[in-house]
Amino acid sequence: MRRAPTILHLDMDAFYASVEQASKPSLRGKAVVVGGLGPRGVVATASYEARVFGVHSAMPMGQARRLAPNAAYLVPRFGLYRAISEQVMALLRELSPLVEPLSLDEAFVDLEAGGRAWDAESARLTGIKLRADIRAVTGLTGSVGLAASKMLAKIASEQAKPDGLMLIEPGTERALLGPMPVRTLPGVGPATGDHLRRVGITTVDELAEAGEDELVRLLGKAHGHALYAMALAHDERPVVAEREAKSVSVEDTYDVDIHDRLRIGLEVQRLADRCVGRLRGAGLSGRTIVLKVRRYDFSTLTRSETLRGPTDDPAVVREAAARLLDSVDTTGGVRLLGVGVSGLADYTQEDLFAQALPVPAPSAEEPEGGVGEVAPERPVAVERQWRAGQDVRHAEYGPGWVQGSGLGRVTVRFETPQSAPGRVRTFFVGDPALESAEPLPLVADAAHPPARLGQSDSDRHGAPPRTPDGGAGADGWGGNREQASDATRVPDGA
Ligand code: TTP
Ligand code: MG
Ligand code: MG
Repeated sequence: MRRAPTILHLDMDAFYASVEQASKPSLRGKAVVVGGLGPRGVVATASYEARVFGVHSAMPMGQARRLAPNAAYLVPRFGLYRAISEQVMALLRELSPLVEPLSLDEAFVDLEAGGRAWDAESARLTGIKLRADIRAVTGLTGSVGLAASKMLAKIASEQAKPDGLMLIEPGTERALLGPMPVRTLPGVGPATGDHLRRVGITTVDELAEAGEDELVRLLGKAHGHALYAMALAHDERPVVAEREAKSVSVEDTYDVDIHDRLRIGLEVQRLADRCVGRLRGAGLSGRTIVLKVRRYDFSTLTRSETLRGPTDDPAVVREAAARLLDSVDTTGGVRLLGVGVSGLADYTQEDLFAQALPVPAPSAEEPEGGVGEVAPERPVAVERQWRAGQDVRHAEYGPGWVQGSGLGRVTVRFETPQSAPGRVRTFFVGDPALESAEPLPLVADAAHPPARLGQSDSDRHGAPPRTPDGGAGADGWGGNREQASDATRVPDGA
């Protein structure tokens, strides 16, 4: 491990919710919840004001509404979040060629490789300046962790939240880590955490005390070994730029095509178990389960399913893989099967977005007119859906955002990132003067214009899973590149 705390980890604070507050002056300092607003929607994130009520990521939206009935509930605007993410990543790349993004709001930076820092003092100054630059360019706050390893840098930024910076002096790592819960360590997912709790291990110190042999007995060789090293604060993983699609996957090609459906099912279960073995070995958990099937005629398809939260539980992966197999026609035989887990600590935003779409308006089952009369053309309500949080522009009142809609009306708050909190007005949903609009930049400054601000949010909706020939790399079939996240890909056979 290096001697100086020159690995930086940045994570933006309440990212989606902060963007919404920066966009919508009336929401600053208020409880804001962003996520899927449909019946099965989950919380993507909540502002710190909303977290006070116990609202957090991945919670069902209904539960959030009960906990914080007065919060603003908004659909995500991914296009804007991505544009701001690009601005932040550009600032990080000014610090070093070694920038490793983990998700839209998070990355590691090797400051030493960039010549920006060589000791604690220079590292701290770089971190302070970075936070100021992020604020100037995006208007948002991010928290910075500095340490001599990735693991500790990430823990430090978490401790620094919100809006802070924490530097862990080399040599003090173990004392700091010891009392923390095991779940603090990367790769300790819910299943591993439960498993350890059942044998009485809840803190990092207890992990270290258990000893390597015991952990290997409990968790298997690779995982036990890795976890023991982390409990001792040993982490030599380098910061890697330009990461590949992250997935853990295994696959088998069969000499003779398999026709028997039962046998195919058993193979899939076996692959699921092997995949989880690898996943755990790498100390990971993931949310998206992917099944790959190559048929007798070499046509290959992938099916994926996204869970509510990350898993490293073999039963969960097996079940999901079996469900996916149900939807695949295997008559004619299969020559290759694969199971993968992707979305490693990332979020399947397409799903959230789908949930955010409103339930279709009731159809015209009861014609309003008398019997035999042609039902009148349904008014606009059916095709014009206004979603809370969405950007709009009114011919007379200018830019604003949808605060809510229902009963044929839509309420719009007219304000912009640079204005004072604005007024609300109500319109008929079909008002021709009202149209949807592109997000406005958060900071009125052309120095670092958002790269793709004009991009529509809908461009990710329903993106099909990549095919193996889609260029995601040799076996990077498990997920699409944008989902790539929190850890190194573990190729089959590694
Ligand atoms: P996080 O960095 O985990 O959370 P955060 O930025 O909202 O809050 P914090 O200050 O604790 O870092 O995630 C970044 C964004 O990713 C988050 O704003 C919304 C999205 N996200 C989801 O969509 N689903 C999830 O389950 C999580 C955890 C995040
Ligand atoms: Mg964050
Ligand atoms: Mg994050």
